[in-house]
Amino acid sequence: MDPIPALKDATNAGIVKGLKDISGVKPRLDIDIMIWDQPDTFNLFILALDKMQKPDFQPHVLRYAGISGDDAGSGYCHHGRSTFPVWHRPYLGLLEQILFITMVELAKQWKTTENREKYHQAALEFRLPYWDYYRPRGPRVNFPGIIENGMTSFTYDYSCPIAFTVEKINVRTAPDDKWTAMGNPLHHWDFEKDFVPEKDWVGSKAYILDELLYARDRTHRYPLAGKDKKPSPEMESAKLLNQVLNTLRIDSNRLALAFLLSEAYNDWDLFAPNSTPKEGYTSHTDAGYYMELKASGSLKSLHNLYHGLIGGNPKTKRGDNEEILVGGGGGHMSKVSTAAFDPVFWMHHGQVERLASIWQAIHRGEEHSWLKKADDRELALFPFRQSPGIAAETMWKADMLRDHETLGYTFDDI
Ligand SMILES: [Cu+2]
Repeated sequence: MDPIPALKDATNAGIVKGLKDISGVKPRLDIDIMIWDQPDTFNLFILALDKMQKPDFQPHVLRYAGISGDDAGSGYCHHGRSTFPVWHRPYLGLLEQILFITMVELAKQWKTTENREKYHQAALEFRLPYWDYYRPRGPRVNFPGIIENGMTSFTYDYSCPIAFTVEKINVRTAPDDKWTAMGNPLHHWDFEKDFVPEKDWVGSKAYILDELLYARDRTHRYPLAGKDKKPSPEMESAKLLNQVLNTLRIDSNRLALAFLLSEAYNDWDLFAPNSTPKEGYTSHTDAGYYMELKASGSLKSLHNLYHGLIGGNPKTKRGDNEEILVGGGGGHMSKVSTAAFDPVFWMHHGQVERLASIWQAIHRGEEHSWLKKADDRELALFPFRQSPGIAAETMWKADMLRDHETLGYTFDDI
């Protein structure tokens, strides 16, 4: 069977196959590199993401954006556990595969054969882009720091990639390949009306977001919600996020280099999670299994930092009559149950996956370079199916995805 219809059938059956059968192993690129090196692929990616955010798209984007968190607060995601990075492999793989199928369909809409072929080829190159936090995005920048007036500066700017911060984006559209300005689907996701019923917001673990009615209309990054519970102006939020990204970049980069290169992190079970198993517990279903030792400075910790930075860490102080938010906190990325609704979630997790894959490349063949416990290695990565059905046997297991290339992607710098 032609591999593209086969992939479509698999996707409709909820099966994660990855893109290896279609176009082999190809690199995921930093988003700015993708814009430069694969402009037609990026063009299709934007159109596909936009399409996915529409209410009539099937399967509804809610289904997979909601996988990592739910109203109980934790969803399926393996928060804090050694299997945390490997659980995200089929998660990102599923999104990558749905985007790919959408891109192939879109490519058929151009008028000339030449353009249809060009965009089809561009779709075959597609792998989900990532956001490398340590890639400079511009020249010298000022940001809050330690110099007299409370500011400092650095030779390069480590702001958010511009593709995430512009509200409008220009793309070439079918059928005539004309430049068209459209709302940027990487900037935020506009929820359809009543997309989350009132009862699901109230009492959900989205805590502060419960009270912030604006959070029900669209996603936000780093908003400073004041007493009136309205978000700060868009420009202000973007500026503050860029400042905090620059301020914390050196510490964060140091941490990433430490866990990639330091001997203290030569053990997957210390590098990957931000907690370690309690002595005597053998099954992940035992209560308290992961709660005894809190490993620090792990990949999971770094990952948490960026969720907090992008959404804004919730800090409150007592106002005249009530607690008010200061310093961000009203953004979707900082809440487990809503993080995946912000489109930047996928590029953030792309970077987390890149760091995990680089760590594995550095430690290949070493003694503790993978999950130690058989329970973890055999763990079914619900809800990601490898074959039809809903039983544990039909799910991907952690061991099957030890090598990221299994799903048809690698990184440009591995
Ligand atoms: Cu995450």
